[in-house]
Amino acid sequence: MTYETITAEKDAHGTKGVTLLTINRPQALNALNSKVLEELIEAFADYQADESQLCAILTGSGEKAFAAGADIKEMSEKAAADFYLDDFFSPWTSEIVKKTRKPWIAAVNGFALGGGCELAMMADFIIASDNAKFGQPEIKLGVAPGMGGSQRLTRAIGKSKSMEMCLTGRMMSAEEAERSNLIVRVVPQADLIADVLKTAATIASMPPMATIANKEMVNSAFEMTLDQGLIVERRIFQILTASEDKAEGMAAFIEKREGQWKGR
Ligand code: CO8
Repeated sequence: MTYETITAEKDAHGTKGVTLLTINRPQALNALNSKVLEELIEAFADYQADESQLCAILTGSGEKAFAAGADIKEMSEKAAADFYLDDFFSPWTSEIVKKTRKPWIAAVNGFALGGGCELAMMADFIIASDNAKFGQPEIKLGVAPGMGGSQRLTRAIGKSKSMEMCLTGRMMSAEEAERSNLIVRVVPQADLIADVLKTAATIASMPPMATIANKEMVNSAFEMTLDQGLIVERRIFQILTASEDKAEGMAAFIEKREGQWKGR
């Protein structure tokens, strides 16, 4: 499929099962406008539907930005009624986060500000380059996070730091983001995509149904009480024991060979 504001590459850089999505508006520091949203929804739906693709990566084009936020120029022309009646920002969660049951990784290659930081936090995890900068600077525009920043940042790094970030609008370095548990690790900019592709390839080599199950379980920890989450975990585990891949995975271990996955 071809797009105007993003690119999508399946089996990216020869890595079987890995889709690389790139936001491609470098002249606007990959700011997220309605077209980007529309195309990302389509690209994520295509990734979800394609059984040959088992892990996705989302990054930004150029060396400067993952995404410097929602598109301020587009938003400046909208009235409160437009934001409210269109439920502006809602599809990022309802269409991308909720409908993408397969894993995806944010490879943050520069500024991840406002909606850009919020988009990175929608991923299953974040790996960042050493020049990456994270922040929720919306307060400087007279507004506040609108795509999940106040919730996901607070869950990720705790109240004190999240509150300070939102109230001052300051940026956090990649090193501080790693220390604060916002990201998995920091990688030199030149190595970022190769590094993330390697992790994505490992995920893509796992039994696909177990991958979706693991993602669903970990996400439950953010949505439920401990008791409810433990029940979800137990039930999903029990369902997996009926899968062909469970029989194959255990037989492969005992026979000291690699498993051949059916995804069922
Ligand atoms: N939206 C639209 N265009 C942008 C954005 C953006 N978020 N960020 C950068 N650009 C554009 C600039 O306007 C500029 O375009 P042009 O060359 O046509 O003037 C181009 O990208 C390059 O940017 P700069 O010249 O500013 O580059 P610098 O290296 O000097 O600065 C910064 C980089 C620090 C990242 C700077 O661009 C910046 O501060 N950007 C905005 C960051 C920001 O505030 N993000 C949050 C956006 S708001 C949001 O995501 C949540 C919703 C808030 C609602 C707001 C309602 C009005």
